[in-house]
Amino acid sequence: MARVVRVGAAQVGPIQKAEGRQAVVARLMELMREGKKKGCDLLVYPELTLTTFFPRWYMTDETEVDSWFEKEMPNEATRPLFELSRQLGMGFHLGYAELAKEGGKMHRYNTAILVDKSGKTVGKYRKVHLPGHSEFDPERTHQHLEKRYFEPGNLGFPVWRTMGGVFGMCICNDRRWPEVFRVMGLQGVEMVVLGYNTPNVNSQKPDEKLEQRLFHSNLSMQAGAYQNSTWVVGVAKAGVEDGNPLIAGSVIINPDGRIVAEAKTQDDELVVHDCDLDDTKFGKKTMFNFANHRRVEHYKLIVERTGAIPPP
Ligand code: CDV
Repeated sequence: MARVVRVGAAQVGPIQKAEGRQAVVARLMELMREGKKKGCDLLVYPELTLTTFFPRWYMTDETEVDSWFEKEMPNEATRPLFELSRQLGMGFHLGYAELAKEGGKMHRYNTAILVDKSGKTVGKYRKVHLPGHSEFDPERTHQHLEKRYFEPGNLGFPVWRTMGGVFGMCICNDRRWPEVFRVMGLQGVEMVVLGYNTPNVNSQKPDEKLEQRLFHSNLSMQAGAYQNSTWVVGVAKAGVEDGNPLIAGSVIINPDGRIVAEAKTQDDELVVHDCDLDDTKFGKKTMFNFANHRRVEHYKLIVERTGAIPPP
């Protein structure tokens, strides 16, 4: 019997610096209503969905930095989205900047949550691979200050059994690291959902073309899907944000590593696909049957013989 999850990759167009969260949430709700008309079970929004991609701005004032973060979720601005999710019976994945009190101290994370069809948060992930730099870099065409504003995530790469399947999350730069998908693959993941804010241009290699940047983005996610026999739903921010063009081209990738649906615009756009979670079974039983073929003891031998740094 098929286990179909109808997924909406909810690409979000540009959000300008002055745009408030309420206006953004209204756009997200519009995408959610469209998702309902199209029969979606789950909507996937991008990384840091609620604001412009603020890590491109160099800030020194802590209060100004905190103004880009959410102290609780849901909060006043986002509660209508959670309520709509419950009313419509649709799950969603949302990226946002999280200000969390832990061990008596405040911490800043680049976070994503998974909300089930009753509007309840069932999973939280905090980005581990924070790209960029922490100080203003005059050599770059534009800044990417994630290392300044976020701490690396401290929740690992768990999976969640919800909405009839096994779901995992990661965020943007995480998708370029094969071990991210593998750690979830080893836990039997059937669908990885993720969002990204990827600039069109490489601030350290200005002649790199958009085509190459899309190639690397898709290559990473398609490999992650194939090598772990999982669906991958990769959702971009798009368009020109405060003068900075973003990559767009959100994709849904099947467990064979093929792109089965793709966004075509530079704006808010919903890309829908029926993802049968049972399509993950063949790869998990055959080529990527980890229990059967993955000889971890031989990895250790290679490490010993080559003098490579052993895993902790
Ligand atoms: N937001 C990101 O993590 N962006 C990175 C950029 C810096 C390349 C990415 O991997 O898409």
